[in-house]
Amino acid sequence: MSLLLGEQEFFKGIPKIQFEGQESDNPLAFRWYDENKVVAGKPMKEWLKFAGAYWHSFCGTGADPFGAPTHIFAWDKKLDAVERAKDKADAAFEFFTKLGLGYYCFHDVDVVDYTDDVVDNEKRLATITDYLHEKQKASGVQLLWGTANLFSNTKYMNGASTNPDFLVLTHAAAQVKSAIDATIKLGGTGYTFWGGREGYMSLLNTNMKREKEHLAKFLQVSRDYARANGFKGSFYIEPKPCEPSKHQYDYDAETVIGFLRQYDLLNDFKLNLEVNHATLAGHTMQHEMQIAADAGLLGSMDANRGDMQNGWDTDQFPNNINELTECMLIFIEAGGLNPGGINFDAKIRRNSTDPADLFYAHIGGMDTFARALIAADQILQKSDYKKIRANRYASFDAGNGQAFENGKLSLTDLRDIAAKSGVPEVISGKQEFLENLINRFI
Ligand code: XUL
Ligand code: CO
Repeated sequence: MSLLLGEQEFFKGIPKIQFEGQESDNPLAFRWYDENKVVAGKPMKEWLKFAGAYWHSFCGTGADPFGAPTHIFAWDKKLDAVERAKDKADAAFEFFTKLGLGYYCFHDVDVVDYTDDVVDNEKRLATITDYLHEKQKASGVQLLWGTANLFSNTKYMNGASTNPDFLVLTHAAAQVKSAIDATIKLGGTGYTFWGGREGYMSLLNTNMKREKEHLAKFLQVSRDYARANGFKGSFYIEPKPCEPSKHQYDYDAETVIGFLRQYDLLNDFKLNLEVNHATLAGHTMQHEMQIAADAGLLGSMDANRGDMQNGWDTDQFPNNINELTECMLIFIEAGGLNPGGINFDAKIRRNSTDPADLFYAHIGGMDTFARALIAADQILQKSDYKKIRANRYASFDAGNGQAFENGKLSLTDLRDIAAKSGVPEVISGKQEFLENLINRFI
């Protein structure tokens, strides 16, 4: 048995996906993502460290509040939990390898089913991560980040580290401890905290101040444990404003940065930004990325998109070239993601039931990113985009504007300049001009 393919082939008839270029009409080929093509000084595969998300692609059954599962997985049949988990790992690594994904991400409970027994869970995770380690070695696929699912189990309904019951917090700690051990063992470059239940439904029963302090303490002890055990990667907080909780403490990038600063976590934590979470927060992804990049905290990214007509986390695969081109402008100017990558935290639709659908979804996402990267690089190299933006601030580059930036002018000085200099000119912001410029390069 080859460790690369496992004992059975789950995606039969699907070959290794190749780059065939824009002229190709093969739906199982890349038209833009050419992993070795050099863009802005680096091969695409180094800019775009794509990762597969275990939970959506290998655990998400397509069930919704209105209907039963539609994705019936051939790897989910065996009775023994660890044997079942090994089949799932075989399927996952077959998929990563055929698609050419360099990385993957998982929650503890994605890779093996958990029970309510802490010791049993530790054993299960240790066993399956031995197996994943072998699969990584055989395929060259690496772990982008690990995490613990602290939101699905009933015990987390009132929060995990922000639960009013201390015992629940300790169970969350047990999960994080072994998920960190797993991440270290598998050479993960990051460890993510997404706090879907770290928030509240009603202030009537919530001491928000105390809960946020518990969250901070929990992050500090997790960081200390990981560092003491040799974890050199980055920790990420993944902001999201709501869903499943009504109010989540990690609302958006700016809120999380304030929190990290308040609790002295800026040296170890960066942001893992997700497109659909940005839109739920009433922002664009570009906004969230710029906030993080300006703070030096642009760590990693969860790629997906929402739906313009509704307000929840639909986690669809990315296909918006304009949106991603604007994101890639920030991405390239920031030097890419450091040390993270682009995790497809996206799910195929409930009625996408062919094995090939998972490939189409990822191919489309990877091609859209590649195309956006190329367009953004062209914009930065060949257009006046940067110059136009810089020129808007020219009045701060010299004279009194510069003196103000340098803290040399008082409020009275500013008043005197206004009185002396008369009414400011009307200066265009040129938004439509810039929007057209972006489209010219797509
Ligand atoms: C939920 C979400 C999570 C995190 C990992 O909206 O994005 O899947 O990415 O826990
Ligand atoms: Co996510």
